[in-house]
Amino acid sequence: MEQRYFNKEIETMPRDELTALQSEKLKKQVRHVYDSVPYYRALMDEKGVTPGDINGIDDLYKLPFISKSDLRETYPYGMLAVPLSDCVRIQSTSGTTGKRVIAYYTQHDIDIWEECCARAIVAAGGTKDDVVQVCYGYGLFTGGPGINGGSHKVGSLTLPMSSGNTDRQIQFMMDLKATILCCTPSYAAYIGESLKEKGYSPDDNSLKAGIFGAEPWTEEMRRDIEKSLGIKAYDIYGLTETSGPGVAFECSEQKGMHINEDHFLAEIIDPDTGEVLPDGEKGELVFTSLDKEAFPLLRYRTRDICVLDRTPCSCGRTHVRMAKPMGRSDDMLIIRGVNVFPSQIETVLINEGYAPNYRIEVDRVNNSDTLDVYVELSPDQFTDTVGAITAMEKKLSAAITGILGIHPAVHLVAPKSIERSEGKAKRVVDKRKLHD
Ligand code: DLL
Repeated sequence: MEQRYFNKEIETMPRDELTALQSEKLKKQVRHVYDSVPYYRALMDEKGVTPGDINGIDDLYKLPFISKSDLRETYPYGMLAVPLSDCVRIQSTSGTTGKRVIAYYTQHDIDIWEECCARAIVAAGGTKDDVVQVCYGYGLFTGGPGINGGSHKVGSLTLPMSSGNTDRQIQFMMDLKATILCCTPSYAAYIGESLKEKGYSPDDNSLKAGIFGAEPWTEEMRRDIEKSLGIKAYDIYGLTETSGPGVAFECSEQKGMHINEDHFLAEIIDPDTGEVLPDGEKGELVFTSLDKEAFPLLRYRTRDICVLDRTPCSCGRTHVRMAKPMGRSDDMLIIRGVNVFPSQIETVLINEGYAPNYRIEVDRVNNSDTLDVYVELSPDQFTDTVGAITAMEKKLSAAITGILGIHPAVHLVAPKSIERSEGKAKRVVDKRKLHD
C-alpha cells in the first residue's frame, strides 16, 4: 500500500536527526519552564538540577516528575508558562476523579496539536476528498476540537457533529456520505448497532475508516466494530495534559501507535520506583512536551500502562510506537489480590460471542471481594429458558476464570438493558470505594 504522510520530512526523519531535534527542543523547553513556572523551578531546585545540566535527551532522567496531584495543587494558573494574554483557548478534563485539569494553549500550541491530529487522519487514509464525521464531544473535551482542527488542516469536509443524537448522526452519515468516522470506540459500536437496527447492512454506508480513541479498547472490539461498520478501525491516543488527541496514532500497519516524537518525548517508568525502564518493558507512560508554550509539562506521569517499541515500522515512519494502553494504573482493580484490567474481561466476552455491552461490579462482602459481570445478550442470543441461560453463564464464567484466575458471578441480562455510551464508557462500579 502506498504510504501517505501529512509531514513526510518529520514523520520519516532518520533517528539520529530526530534525536538531535529533540535534544535541541528539550534544552530550550527546560529553560522556558524554569524561567516561567515558579512551581517547577522549586521542584528542580529541590532536586539540585538546573537548566544547564540538561544538554540533551540523555539528561531527561535528571528532571523531576509532574503528576496529576501537582496540577491540582497549582490549579488554575500555577503551571502556566506564558502571560494569560498570550493564550487563546483552554480545554479541560471531565474531572470525574477530582478537580478538573485546565490546559492552556497559545495559537502555536493549537497549531501543533492540530497538525498531530492531521497526521493521524492522513495515516488512516484521509485526504481533502474525504468527509470526516467528528462525533467526539465538542466543548471542554479535547476530542471534538482537536480532530476538527486536524481535519481542516487535511482539507477534508468536516462534519462537527459532537456526540449524541444517534439518529441525526446516521442521517448525516448517509446523506452526506461520510467516509471517516471519529468517536470513542464504545460510541462506534453503538452506531454500528443502531445502523443494523435500522435495517442497514455494513455495505450501505460510505465509510472506509474510523479513528477511535479516548478510552481503552481491545483488538476483539476492533474486529467487532470493523465488521459492523464495514471499515478499517484505527486507534488514536492522547490526553488533555499534553494537548488532546493525536499524541500517538496508528498507521496502516497497526502494530502500535506512532508517538509524535518531535513534540512529545516518551519514557516508560516503573510506577512504584520511578525508575526508567528499557524499551519493551511494561510500565507507566511519561511525556515531556517539547515545544508547547502555554502549558509545557515536563516528565508528566500519565498513569497509562503500556510498552514502547522502537523497531522500524514498514510504513516508513521512524517515530516510536506505543502499544494499546491496557488501562490506567488507577483503573486497575485489585480483586482478591489479583490485578484485573477491565480490558481482559472484554476480550473474553467478545471471544465468547457477546457484544461489548457489559458492566463490572466489585464489592466487599464479609471481608472478601466479589466480582459480578453483567453481560447483555443480543436479540439472537436471547432465550427465556432458564436452563439455557444458566448453562451460558457457567460457560462464560469458566472462560473468565481461565484468564483472570478468579471466579466471577456472570449475569446475562436482556437486550438493551445496559446503558449505551456516547462518549467514554463507564464500565466499572467499584462499590468498595463507595463504602470507604
Ligand atoms: O481522551 C483525548 C482523546 C480524545 C484521545 C479523542 C483520543 C481521542 P482525556 O479526556 O484527558 O483526553 O483522557 C486521557 O484517556 O490518559 C488514557 O487513559 C485514555 N485514552 C485516551 N486515548 C486512549 C486510547 C482524551 N486510544 C486518557 N486507548 C488517557 C486507551 C486512551 N486509552
